[in-house]
Amino acid sequence: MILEILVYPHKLLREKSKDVTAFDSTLHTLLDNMYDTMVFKEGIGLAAIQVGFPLNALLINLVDEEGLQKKENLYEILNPEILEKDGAVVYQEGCLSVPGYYDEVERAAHIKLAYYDRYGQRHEEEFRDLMAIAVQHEMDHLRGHLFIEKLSYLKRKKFEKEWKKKQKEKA
Ligand code: QAP
Ligand code: CO
Repeated sequence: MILEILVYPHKLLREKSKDVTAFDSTLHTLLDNMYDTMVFKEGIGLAAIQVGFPLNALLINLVDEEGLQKKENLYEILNPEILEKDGAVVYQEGCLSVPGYYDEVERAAHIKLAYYDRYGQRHEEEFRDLMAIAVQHEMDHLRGHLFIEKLSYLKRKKFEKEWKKKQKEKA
């Protein structure tokens, strides 16, 4: 099932998500629906709050060397916690909740993450490159933050101006 994606400046996007406590069929259905929605909207990452559920749940599904997005490469990450991080990397980010806008953001280049899968099994895993960036981007959603909040003052002003113009054009 395809869910509606909340778009900036929807106020729910600022809400702090809560830990998943029930690793049951209701959670599995939500994760399945989030996956369908993410693929339909041509995203590589999605947090539950972006479809209106304030749960510490996120998906990441990067494309492989051939540019294909395969479900076997899907990460379902619940109740994540960054144990270690180091380095710095800048990447041109986008977000399904800020469609059509992309800008450079700096994040840690390498992270060590603890998380749970859909069955409640705990994992510890190290990530780098795009996967590390995606995890940090999605974890910001869990705390009610968007990548545009990390822009410089001038870039943020440029964004707000472009966004207002776009809303007017749509109206
Ligand atoms: C988060 O972002 C992310 O503007 C996932 O019109 C960002 O999937 C992970 C998208 C950067 C790693 C690096 C954005 C789709 C998708 C748009 C996305 C759009 C259509 C964004
Ligand atoms: Co996002």
